[in-house]
Amino acid sequence: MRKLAAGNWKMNGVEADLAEVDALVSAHRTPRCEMLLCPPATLISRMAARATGDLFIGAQDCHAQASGAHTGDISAAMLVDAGATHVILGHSERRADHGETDAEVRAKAEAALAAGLVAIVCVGETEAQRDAGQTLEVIGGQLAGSVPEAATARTTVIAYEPVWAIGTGRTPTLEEIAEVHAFLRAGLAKRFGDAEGFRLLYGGSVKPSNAGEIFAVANVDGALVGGASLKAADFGAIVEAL
Ligand code: G2H
Repeated sequence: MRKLAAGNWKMNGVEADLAEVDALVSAHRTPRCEMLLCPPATLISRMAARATGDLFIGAQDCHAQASGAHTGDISAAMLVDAGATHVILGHSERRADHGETDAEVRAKAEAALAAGLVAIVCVGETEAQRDAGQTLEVIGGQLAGSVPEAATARTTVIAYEPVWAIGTGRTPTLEEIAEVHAFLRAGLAKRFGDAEGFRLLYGGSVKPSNAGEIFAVANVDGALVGGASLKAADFGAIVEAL
């Protein structure tokens, strides 16, 4: 399976930052992986117009409904129309800021798959949950609740993002990442039969200096990168480490 280096720009990025896309496209290529950038919705179409080859453009959320009276929201079909091929769903920042539940994330993922998008479903424990020994229980619940029945290895990616590692510079030990990723693989196998083709991404303070060792962990098929995806040089260095 080819790995996936996915960048989550979160609420960052204006027209001037499109130069980073051009730099990434011109400087970084590897047959080992595909690249994905998920900018704010305002930049999707302009980024998609510049993305070539193995660089794909995605979104950070979508609505569960196809259309209608949902002020401020964007449907999966609209994202496709803008040029997106993927959508991040259930990121912990959306679960926290917007109170998104597993059921809502699952409904959004169903809408994404129906529109032809690849859904990147995020799971991850808080620090308190890890300290209480609840990590696998929490992640197992999120996996069962957030991933739709229609998910396939081709259409669905799982991202493990421990909440306490996001934007903090802290990362789990390689053993802790290995444990969760093995648990995710086993959980998908139990539910869907064959889970080998599902990409499992690690996310949370991935940077050029730690990417290589994280990517060497069993069952890590790529990364979901926040802060370090904003600059082509940093993201490119992570891509090269895959
Ligand atoms: C986790 C990650 C990207 P960062 O949210 O999804 O962000 O790499 O800044 O920790």
